[in-house]
Amino acid sequence: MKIKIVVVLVLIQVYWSCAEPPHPLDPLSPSELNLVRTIVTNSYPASNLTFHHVALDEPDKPQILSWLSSPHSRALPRRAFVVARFKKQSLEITVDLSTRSIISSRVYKGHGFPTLTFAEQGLVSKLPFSYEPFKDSIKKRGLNMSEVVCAAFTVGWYGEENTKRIVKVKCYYANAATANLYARPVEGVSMVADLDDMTILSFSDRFGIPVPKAEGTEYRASKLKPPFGPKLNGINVTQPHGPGFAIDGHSVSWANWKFHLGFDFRVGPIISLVSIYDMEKHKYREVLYRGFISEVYVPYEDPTEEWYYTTYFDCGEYGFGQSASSLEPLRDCPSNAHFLDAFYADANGKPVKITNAFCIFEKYAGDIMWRHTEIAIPNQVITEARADVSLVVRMVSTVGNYDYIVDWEFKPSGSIKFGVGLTGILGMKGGAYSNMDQIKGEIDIHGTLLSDNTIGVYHDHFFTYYLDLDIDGQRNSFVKTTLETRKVKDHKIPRKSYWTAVTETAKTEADARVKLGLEAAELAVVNPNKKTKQGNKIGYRLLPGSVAHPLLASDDYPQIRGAFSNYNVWVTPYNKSEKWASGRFVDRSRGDDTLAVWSRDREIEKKDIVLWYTMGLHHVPAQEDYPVMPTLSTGFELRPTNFFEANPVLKTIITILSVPDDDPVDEFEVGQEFADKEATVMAVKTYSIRRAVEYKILESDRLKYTVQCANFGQGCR
Ligand SMILES: *[C@@H]1O[C@H](CO)[C@@H](O)[C@H](O)[C@H]1NC(C)=O
Ligand SMILES: *[C@@H]1O[C@H](CO)[C@@H](O)[C@H](O)[C@H]1NC(C)=O
Ligand SMILES: *[C@@H]1O[C@H](CO)[C@@H](O)[C@H](O)[C@H]1NC(C)=O
Ligand SMILES: *[C@@H]1O[C@H](CO)[C@@H](O)[C@H](O)[C@H]1NC(C)=O
Ligand SMILES: [Cu+2]
Repeated sequence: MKIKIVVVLVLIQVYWSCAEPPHPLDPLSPSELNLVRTIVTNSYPASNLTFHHVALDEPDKPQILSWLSSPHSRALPRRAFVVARFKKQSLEITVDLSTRSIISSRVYKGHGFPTLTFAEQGLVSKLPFSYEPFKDSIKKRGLNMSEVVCAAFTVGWYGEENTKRIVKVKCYYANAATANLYARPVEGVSMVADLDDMTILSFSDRFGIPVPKAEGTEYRASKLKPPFGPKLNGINVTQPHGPGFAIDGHSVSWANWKFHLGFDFRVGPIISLVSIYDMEKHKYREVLYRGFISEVYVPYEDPTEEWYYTTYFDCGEYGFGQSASSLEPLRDCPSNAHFLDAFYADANGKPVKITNAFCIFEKYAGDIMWRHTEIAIPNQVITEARADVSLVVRMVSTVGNYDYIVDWEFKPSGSIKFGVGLTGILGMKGGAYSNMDQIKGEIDIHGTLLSDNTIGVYHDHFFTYYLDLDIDGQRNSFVKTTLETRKVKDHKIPRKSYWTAVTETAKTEADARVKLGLEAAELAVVNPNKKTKQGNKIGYRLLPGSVAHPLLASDDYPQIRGAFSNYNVWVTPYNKSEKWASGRFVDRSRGDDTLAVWSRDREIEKKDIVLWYTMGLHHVPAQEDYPVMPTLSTGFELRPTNFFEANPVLKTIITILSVPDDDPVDEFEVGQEFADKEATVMAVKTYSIRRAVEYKILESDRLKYTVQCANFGQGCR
């Protein structure tokens, strides 16, 4: 055994000394995670230290920026940031990988606890099975213990003076009849368990409600019974020329974009160093230094004993990255997708591989990038259209019952679209009802009756994005353009009113807090020192997605912890340690380390600034969301605004593939000239010609080409 360990260590060393140095923003590799574990456990020998977050401690921004200007000149320090539990204390440890040493270690004395590990969630949810009062309750309900499954739920904070690492444990029924355990809660029974001691502290069995029936809850195709439908014919995405993107390590380039794709246990995908090639300026221009989902706050709206505490912080409490699901080829991503694995450290610090954590693909959904038909010019009709192709980076995080599909979509036009799809299974509670007629008068079931004894509980989803935009450099400003109604003063004109744009630059953080939806406003991050030839400040605009404001009282405990959702937009000066909107230690946090607290009245004009955007939705469940929810898609966009001199996709070239004949497909490109120079093939029209290579194109008008067979041998018809 000993020999084996030595060999492994030697291998790690060899790996370290010969491998090419990683990009400074690369997530920790499995060997680096192992090294972190070795270094940390060496300092805490023979102990039960548990790892709750092991992440790259990225070099400071100025270091990265200078490294970028001459990469490979010198390797930047590789450091890891570790959150661990040791002797019932939370530790924050910084490890230097090159010197193999701990450079700082401190006990966190503030409020809140680290992210829950899968291991402890697994252990704590086994406790009820050896807990007699629970076993009695199950027996009393006539349920079969071996078909019960339990899960751990964070409990939040409700003003308690002292807090421990406790969770609620609630149970469900899952058996051969259905895999949909969330649809079959054993309602009325709950336990409080201590995560550090792994013991049940209290138990409550307040009432018995029949466990909802299994029928109608199953979602596995293999278990469903006919009739099936609707039937969809499969669609395959083929790219005969291969993918248009290139991946080098964690760096991705495609069309006019390039960026770095990282992964973090807590937040999932981290996209950095996003820049776009400007054809006119002949260079890549910076857009986004770093972006990720900082927090996903999901308060449920049932104030009863078994549900009031249910207010999840999916990143800080459960680890949005830890919860990433392996993507299924041809189901989660199209056939032209490329898959990437991701790694995180488990409770023991050991690397865990998430196979196919990401997929990257070029997306063509039949949409139009731009078009125009001109009929005003006599005797001609001009039509130009370009197919809308984009690049998508996708990850799915399955946090318990819910599945979140997170897309980063890059468009050649310079837009970045942030897609979020909500699917999976609703949070459901048991109820005594089977029909709305039974729910009369003052009764509030705090949700929608979905099936017999099954209530989909009201809740919200708030997605808070961290967006460190660097528009052509770091010194940026946040500009709000309000559209204001004006009265027409010239009485000779019959119009009475119009609107005009009034632009205001935020000087401090306080000026930049925005609640969307109350007024017509355009929000942009600009580089005030750089202007277009026309003199407009170059910038990027935020096109918000679905707007929701928290509806909880602002002094309610969950909302104190989730106060970063009080505004849809905040802008802060860049500060490396301000990245998690909900704070560093979110489980049982008290809201004293959130974006809402850091954001004061710091100067943000002509500064390196970070835009925090919260997209939200209130979810009143519907019967169609049951037993599994069809994806509800939402999203927002960052769109160049006076960033380019003109439409950057005017001269876009898209390889057009001709309509397949029974013969092999001929291909030609937009703008391609044929050898005989008789005609130039332009975009969409090419679809109407088959086997164009074999034809000489004589003339083309709006809908068809006049062609002559150029090859009187085989192939012409
Ligand atoms: C570590 O945990 C195990 C099982 O939980 C326990 O048996 C052992 O005594 C612990 N060791 C230390 C050093 O605390
Ligand atoms: C309880 O469930 C298990 C597993 O599904 C099954 O094997 C067993 O027969 C059940 N026992 C009773 C009493 O129904
Ligand atoms: C589907 O597309 C992929 C590439 O995107 C290709 O490898 C595969 O052969 C195609 N399958 C069919 C049935 O056309
Ligand atoms: C950076 O942020 C942390 C956490 O909010 C704060 O303690 C620190 O003072 C900030 N540093 C600067 C220079 O503002
Ligand atoms: Cu929902």
